[in-house]
Amino acid sequence: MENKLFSVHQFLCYNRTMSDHYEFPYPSKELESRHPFSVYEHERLSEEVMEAKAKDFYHKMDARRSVRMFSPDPVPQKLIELAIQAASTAPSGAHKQPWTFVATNDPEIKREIRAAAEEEEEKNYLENRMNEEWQEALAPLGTDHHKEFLQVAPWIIVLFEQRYETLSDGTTLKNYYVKESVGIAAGMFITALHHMGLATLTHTPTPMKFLNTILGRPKNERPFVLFPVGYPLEGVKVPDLNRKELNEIFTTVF
Ligand code: IYR
Repeated sequence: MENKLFSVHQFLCYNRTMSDHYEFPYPSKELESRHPFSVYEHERLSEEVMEAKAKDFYHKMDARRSVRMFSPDPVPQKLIELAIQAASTAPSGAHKQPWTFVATNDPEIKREIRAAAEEEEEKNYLENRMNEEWQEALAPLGTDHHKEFLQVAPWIIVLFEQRYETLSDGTTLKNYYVKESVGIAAGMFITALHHMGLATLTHTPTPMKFLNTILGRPKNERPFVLFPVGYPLEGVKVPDLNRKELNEIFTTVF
């Protein structure tokens, strides 16, 4: 009669889908004897509370905008570090965490980065390295080769992807799903900055190999995206863009 102690919740689940009966539980006894596991701490909330939190979060995120003019006001390094720590909680292929965040608030390094980025972007915009379709797509944003924000924003953070890992004895280990992993970390970094009240721009000066040279990064690392970070300049304008409606980005299959 051991099954008599089912909770109502368990009873409903069993009746509905049998979903909490696993034929192949994870971790298996064998796996757990070889690698450490712990119980995942999770508080189950009511659906009302979840909906309220989800709405709050959506509205908060909907208020985020990329900005192209920053205040020069300084931002404490601690805040940048906290955003990076939040980003580094991202899931990654085989938990390799294949990312390096390189931050600088050094005026000379920012000047060098701006100069190199503008040199590349001049070729993109003025020497037609971006084709016409691309330039047309960018027209509503009105971007050009001037990248003043790279010098004005108090911080530049460059997120590098690690294509492989180099051990101290020189051997190399492959990383997996690097773009996916680093892309998720980038999104979480942007979210963390917005959540604490800072602004950024996902900037990809193209090509951006110069960032390895200026920032002294090894050859297993490749710049993924550059983030100027700071407070938005007071009164900064952003293009009046609309976000796609739910029915344009979401569908169901039953
Ligand atoms: N890298 C260029 C061009 C550019 C490309 C895209 I796609 C944008 O969304 C914005 C700009 C630049 O940074 O100006």
